[in-house]
Amino acid sequence: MVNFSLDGKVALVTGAAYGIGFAMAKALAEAGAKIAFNCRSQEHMDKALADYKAAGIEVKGYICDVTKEEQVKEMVADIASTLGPVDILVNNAGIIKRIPMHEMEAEEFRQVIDIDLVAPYICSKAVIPGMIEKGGGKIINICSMMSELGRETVSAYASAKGGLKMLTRNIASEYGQYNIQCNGIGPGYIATPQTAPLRERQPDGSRHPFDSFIVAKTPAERWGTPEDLMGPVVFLASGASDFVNGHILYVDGGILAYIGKQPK
Ligand code: NAP
Ligand code: GCO
Repeated sequence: MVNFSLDGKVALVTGAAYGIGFAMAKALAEAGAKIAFNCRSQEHMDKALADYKAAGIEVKGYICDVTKEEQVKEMVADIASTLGPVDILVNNAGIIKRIPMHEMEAEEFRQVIDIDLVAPYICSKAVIPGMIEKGGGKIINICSMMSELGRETVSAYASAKGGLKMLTRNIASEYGQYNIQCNGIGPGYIATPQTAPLRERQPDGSRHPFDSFIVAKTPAERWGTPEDLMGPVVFLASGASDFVNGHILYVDGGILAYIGKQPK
């Protein structure tokens, strides 16, 4: 029988107070894993703990900034001593800044790289020794369409997510010998707080032009939902993917396969 069970596994999902992270943590819990997550504010923590409870999921929440190595080390050590060493790390926490590149401050560019690329390195580094000791583990990096494509205003984000694709391949190359699989998920355009500004209704009630653009660009003719990521994350976290390493699984409703609508 194919092994999708995560019974007895410990999963850390970063930035899982809401959005894609919350849905993936829920999926991992439903497959049997014990869940730890982090976010940055007490306000988000309180709301998230209530949401997990309402979903019937027991979780351990940490207020921790993933760009701060000391905080990450403390969180990972606490998870090891309470739930057990981390078997599954999902590097999900991320931000975007939509600013034309020539108007962007270098500090703003660095902040995106710090959260979207340096933090997955910090978190992976913190869990890898425990995984080696235990004889294996799974690291799943949440990449993006922008690991492959560019567009106006997202230079820092695309640079970080392109880098995250290569960090994924490098972790797979360096630690495959220890039975650690590192893969990425590249979500397409997913309806979450991060993309809310791209879906805002216009003053006359019509759709945001970017919203219509994405629906036309996606063969599925819709935005993705956080729930669309639930199956893929369980697959990459489970024994079913033990010989899948260094791969980016795009969950994009077909965007990357599609040349675009033919003119009528
Ligand atoms: P979101 O709704 O903005 O949620 C982002 C999460 O990351 C929040 O829980 C936030 O928590 C946390 N976070 C941000 N910076 C952090 C930090 N320094 N330390 C700890 N936690 C931090 O985003 P999302 O749309 O769910 O996206 C999740 C991931 O998927 C991101 O990596 C994003 O780039 C990627 N992605 C999203 C889409 C999409 O269309 N939505 C598509 C492709 C990829 P706090 O607010 O409490 O800090
Ligand atoms: C943007 C979006 C994207 C998506 C996603 C696509 O402004 O273009 O926010 O970057 O969130 O990462 O896969």
